[in-house]
Amino acid sequence: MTNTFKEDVRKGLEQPQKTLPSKYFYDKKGDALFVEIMNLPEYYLTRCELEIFKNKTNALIKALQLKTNTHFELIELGAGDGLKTKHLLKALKDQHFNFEYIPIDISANALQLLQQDLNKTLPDIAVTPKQGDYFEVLASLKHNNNPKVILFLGSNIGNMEDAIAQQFIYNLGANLQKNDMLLLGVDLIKPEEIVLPAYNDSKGITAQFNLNILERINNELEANFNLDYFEHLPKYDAVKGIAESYILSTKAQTVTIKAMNATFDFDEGEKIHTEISRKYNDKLIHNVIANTDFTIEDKILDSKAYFADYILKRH
Ligand code: AVJ
Repeated sequence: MTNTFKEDVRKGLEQPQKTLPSKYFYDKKGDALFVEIMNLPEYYLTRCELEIFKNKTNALIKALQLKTNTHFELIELGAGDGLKTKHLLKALKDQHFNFEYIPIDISANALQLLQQDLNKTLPDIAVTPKQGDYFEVLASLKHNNNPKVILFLGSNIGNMEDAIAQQFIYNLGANLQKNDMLLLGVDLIKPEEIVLPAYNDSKGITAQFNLNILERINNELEANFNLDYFEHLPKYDAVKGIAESYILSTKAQTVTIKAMNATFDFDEGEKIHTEISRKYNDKLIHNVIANTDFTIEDKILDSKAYFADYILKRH
């Protein structure tokens, strides 16, 4: 991890438009800050999808075309605390569906906490956590012939550039079989007054989250970014439907990264690109699945129509 981290940071900072990959937000402090973000009044995404899982559980189950007499695997990519999924798990159990819940996560710790919680709160559900890379785990499950339902929630796909998202969904399809289902949760394109505050909260938690990547470079790669001279800079293009986060250098400065024996110059006003959070509509979803074996079966919205869970089927 440290080696790829170092190489990714070097590559990103050597480009004319400096960039740092958003996946490196999530160290221990970043994980905790993201939990705080999910509880912010401005960050509507989590609440909207939770509302769908709470209030439209039966619509979800119906759209997923499940049958009570056929055993299936419910596989969640990046399960986290499972807060939303628990509503679905409980409804499936109450309605006597026959399934195994397989949460996949990179974090062994997150999976352990989730399993302990589920064993306590929903003891009748078979839970088999798998730690590791999504596609390695999916490949290992590919040939068991159980029907599969994949959950990819929280607009996590929004962090991918469109071409990468296409490739990701294509790879998912390649690891599934005919009639397997994908429940894809995405944030929808909305006016700036709603989206921008979600990435620029009044308590400054998102700013800390964004700047934490510099702290991480300081800690893990012996660098000397001075956080007094870098600022969180969020943007939203409502036409494209893309929110982006940058880190702004507020003065001309030079940063040393000892672990790579290198220095990097920043101009006053220079921006480091750190994250995209793509927002979707039907057209963009069609585009993402264009060259894959998935078709759109249904779409379930929250009451404000801010967020959508698309139901896709593998043909
Ligand atoms: C976890 C990728 C869905 O893009 O909305 C939250 C991450 N970044 N605030 C998002 C995030 C800044 C989040 N996702």
